[in-house]
Amino acid sequence: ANGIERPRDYVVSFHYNAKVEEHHFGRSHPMKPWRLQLTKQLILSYGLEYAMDMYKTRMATSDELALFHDREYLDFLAEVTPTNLLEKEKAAGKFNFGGESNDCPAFDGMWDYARLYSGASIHAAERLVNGQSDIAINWSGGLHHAGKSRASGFCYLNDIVLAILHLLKVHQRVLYIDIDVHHGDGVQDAFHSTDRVLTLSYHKYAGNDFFPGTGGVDENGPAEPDNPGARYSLNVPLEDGIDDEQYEWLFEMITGPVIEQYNPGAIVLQCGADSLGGDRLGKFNLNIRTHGFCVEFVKKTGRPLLLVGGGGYTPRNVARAWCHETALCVGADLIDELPMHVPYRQAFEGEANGDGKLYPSLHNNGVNRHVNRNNNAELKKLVAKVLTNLRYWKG
Ligand code: VJV
Ligand code: CA
Ligand code: ZN
Repeated sequence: ANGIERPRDYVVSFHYNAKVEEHHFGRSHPMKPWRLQLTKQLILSYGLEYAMDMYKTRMATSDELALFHDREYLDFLAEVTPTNLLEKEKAAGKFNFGGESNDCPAFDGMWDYARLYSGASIHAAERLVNGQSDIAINWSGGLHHAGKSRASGFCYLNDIVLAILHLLKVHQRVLYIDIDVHHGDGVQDAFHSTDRVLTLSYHKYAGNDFFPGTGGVDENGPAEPDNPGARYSLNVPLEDGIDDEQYEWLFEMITGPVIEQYNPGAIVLQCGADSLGGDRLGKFNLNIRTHGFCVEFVKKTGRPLLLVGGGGYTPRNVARAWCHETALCVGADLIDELPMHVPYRQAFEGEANGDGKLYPSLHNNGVNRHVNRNNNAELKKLVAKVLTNLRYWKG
């Protein structure tokens, strides 16, 4: 040893194709793929690429996508353009495109964009399956709303479902955890009739007043007789304004027993950053270290781990959170002052943008703080309700 190298505790791999950054959902659409460029620049500025295996990933092929998605839907995605969308009115309606909601626009390059983020998740899962990585990261993935033949909530292809299908080739049980502020409905639905995938989503829940409207605490998988998947969907519905202390407590109280009792062979963690304070769509009050606490907690269980991104609509904070979480994976402590040479450093400077720090308070002295509508007594009851399901598990 030359005295500089040190043994790394986990083999971490990073799966990415920078072409995803170039895509645009359209003017003022909240989903901004260039947040991934900001994320990667922070990661490179801190030198984290030297502590990971860096892979440039390829697009997923139609055959790979057809493991979950309908061929007819895939053909539609491949053909639809901003100009021919109107002619395809019938198919568009069927596949939840266009309409008055502009959540899933048919933008130029959409098919490439969706195949790129899916290819990265599939490749990341393959690395875990082969035992080449302990932790595999794809910040461009995590598009948890897409269905078998349906686009939804900024998601066209469900890279998470595709990755889990690969993990199931070698693992009897896969645990899916979702800390995006939205309910992970697409993943939950895909596996609602199997006990080999347990889905656990933490999210804001307000019925029809918050997208996608599902994810109540009693939604635990179809209770039809003989459905092996019943009780294997867990939901933790939350109110606006949840704070760091409450979230960490909840996450530990629920995720801890779930991992212990379910004993998964691999874990997929969707790290949607719209659960941070100051997000454009989410209304939680979480700071970056609390978001990262979830990653650290799951990492410490020592199981093969796939980390994917997801939502996150205040790009500078998305980049901060995912950079911090990349560092947690490789076991690095990062200094709070952002490196001087980070490109677009202005995006992180000034009082409103976090003063050039990696870990600014996302509460901004109360300016961005949302009223906390969660009370501890209710949260206690919620934990008890969620954990009731575990008593019905066999084995
Ligand atoms: O709430 C909805 C659906 C509507 C119809 C569409 N209008 C614009 C908003 C209300 C009922 N959709 C949500 C979808 C959230 C998806 C979250 C995805 C993830 O984070 O979980 C994973 C990546 C929603 N909230 C906000 C918007 N849509 C929104 C969409 C826009 C927009 C502003 C807000 C689309 C285009 C433009 N502005 C220009
Ligand atoms: Ca969630
Ligand atoms: Zn979200």
